[in-house]
Amino acid sequence: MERTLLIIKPDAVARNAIGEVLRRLEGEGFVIRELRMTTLTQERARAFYDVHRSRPFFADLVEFMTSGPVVPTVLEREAAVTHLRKFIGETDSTQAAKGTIRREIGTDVQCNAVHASDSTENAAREIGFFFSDNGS
Ligand code: 3AN
Repeated sequence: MERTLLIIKPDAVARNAIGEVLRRLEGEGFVIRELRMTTLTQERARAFYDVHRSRPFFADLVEFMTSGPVVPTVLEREAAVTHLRKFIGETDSTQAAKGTIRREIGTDVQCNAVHASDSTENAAREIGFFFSDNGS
């Protein structure tokens, strides 16, 4: 069964929507395999989003992602990567389809409630980024 990484971002954590996000995911058939709460340092956030380092929004993105705790979660399901991307909606919450997590819980293009891996390759890398230890 395929695995992917979801991160509940600081905006969703701040509005007490962790349970709401997880409820929606479980309702869609995703099985939660790993979950933790952590606050990213600037260095860790920069490393996670390294692919975006030359984009104009990079500094703001790092600032936002370090502004409070995040909840990285490993999810398992058939075709988990593509299904989750579709299920969360477009990057910009104001453009995301009705009923998607980003539309219902997020606010805009930056505060968009959740991150989801965009390929199986990146899913493996991102899962390792947060869950490379033995969980102790
Ligand atoms: P997605 O998360 O949908 O894959 P990416 O990878 O293009 O989107 O962007 C990564 C993150 O960067 C987004 N989740 C969002 O928080 C932020 N972001 C993307 N585009 C913009 C933008 N134009 N302005 C501000 N933040 C952005």
